[in-house]
Amino acid sequence: MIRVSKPWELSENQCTPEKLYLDRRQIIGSLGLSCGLVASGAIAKPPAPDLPLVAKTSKWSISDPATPEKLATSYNNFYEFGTDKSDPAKYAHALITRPWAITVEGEADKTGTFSVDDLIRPDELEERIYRLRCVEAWSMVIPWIGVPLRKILARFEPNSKARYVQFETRFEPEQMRGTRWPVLDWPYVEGLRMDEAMHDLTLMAVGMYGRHLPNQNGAPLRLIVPWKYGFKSIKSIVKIRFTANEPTNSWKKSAPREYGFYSNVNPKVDHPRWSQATERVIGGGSFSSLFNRRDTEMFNGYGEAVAQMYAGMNLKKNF
Ligand SMILES: Nc1nc2c(c(=O)[nH]1)N[C@H]1C(S)=C(S)[C@@H](COP(=O)(O)O)O[C@H]1N2
Ligand SMILES: [Mo]
Repeated sequence: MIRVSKPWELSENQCTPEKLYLDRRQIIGSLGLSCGLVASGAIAKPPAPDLPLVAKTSKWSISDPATPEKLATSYNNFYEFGTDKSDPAKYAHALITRPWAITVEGEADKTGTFSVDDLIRPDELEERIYRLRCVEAWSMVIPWIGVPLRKILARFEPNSKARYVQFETRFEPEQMRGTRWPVLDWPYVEGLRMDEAMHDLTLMAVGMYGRHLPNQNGAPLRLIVPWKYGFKSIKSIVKIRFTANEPTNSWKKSAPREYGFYSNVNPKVDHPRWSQATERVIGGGSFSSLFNRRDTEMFNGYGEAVAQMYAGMNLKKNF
């Protein structure tokens, strides 16, 4: 069942209809969101989930060959569906991704609950070929499609106390079988400092390989923070919270000695259990791991664009 959701179609278990209606009425004018409650022809309709996504390739794209799509959609980390790399492709189809509500709260002037199709404006979509470098020392090159996060966040008008943003993944045990076990402290949460969230490299992805995201890759919307380890790129987001203090994140909570808040790709700071100096390129070679290893780059290759955000910081301590 594929259809474009309207805000008034959000089901009761996702949000309180009255509250949603009121929140929307308060913010529609100021945010300029397209919505059935106001007559607006000014904003293009969001792309239907069954249609191909069209977007211009961004200057941030790398020129490395893309990982075969089949691998990128069958070798995944998405613990809400199980801890095995093959679990998400097997079980994530159970997640219902339309309609989909995102709640925005905390230190911002425009908060409330929104439909994903109102937050993602088709004219803002870009294709960005990014390498996703997992902390488990493997990487993939994926043509993502999404909107720079800064464009989305700016519309909520974060106030002067907003120094961080926290993101939260959907927690729905009925649809996410992996959450029936306390592998992580559900829901999965992640966070960024405000300057990281507003950096032009940070992408809110809704698609890959010219199509909408498959569920196992984080449908309907997930973060991509290409200079940080893959676990910062939180999937299937339902909450965005602006905070004054550094928010917690799931992997740090589960093993604070192994995972920190910053999690910048750094070949010189090893994980307590494995080296970060090199990485295995998924789909990058046929014979042995000798042929598909590459040296891990500082900030995953984006040092020029992001290093100044960490000037003077001890990256061994703030790992
Ligand atoms: N909600 C949620 N987001 C998540 C994860 C997860 O388990 N749950 N895994 C992270 C990890 S460890 C990685 S490496 C990437 C993997 O993204 P991909 O499957 O699209 O390659 O997603 C990240 N986002
Ligand atoms: Mo990861």
